[in-house]
Amino acid sequence: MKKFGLMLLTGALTISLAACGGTEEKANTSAGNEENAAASANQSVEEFTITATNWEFTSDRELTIQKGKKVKLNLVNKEGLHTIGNDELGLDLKADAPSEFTAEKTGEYKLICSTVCGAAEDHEEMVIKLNIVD
Ligand SMILES: [Cu+2]
Repeated sequence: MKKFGLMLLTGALTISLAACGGTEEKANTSAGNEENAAASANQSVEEFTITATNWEFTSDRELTIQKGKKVKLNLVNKEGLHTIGNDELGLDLKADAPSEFTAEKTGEYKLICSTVCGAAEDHEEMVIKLNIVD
């Protein structure tokens, strides 16, 4: 009975050692995968930060992206309350809540301020041209 207990203990030790080694290996592998994933994500996601004041977009007013790319848009309101929308792209961007979409179809899109943030003539000036190119 004593011997059996020792065997069990030895067995448990062996297993836990093996498990430990295994976990370490696994951790290394998954860390490597994460790095790879991050690297490929960097390659395929194009990120833009749009800044808005009353009543203009103060960042680039013309953006060009490659078809098939993932796009991440951030909106920062420096002044006033603005949002950005485009029905064709299904874009409904709010401040400080980044939005991602894939540029699927080439063309020229207008990203407009979708909040009526002032007098019509001011508000309607708030447009960013987005070109999706081949
Ligand atoms: Cu606006």
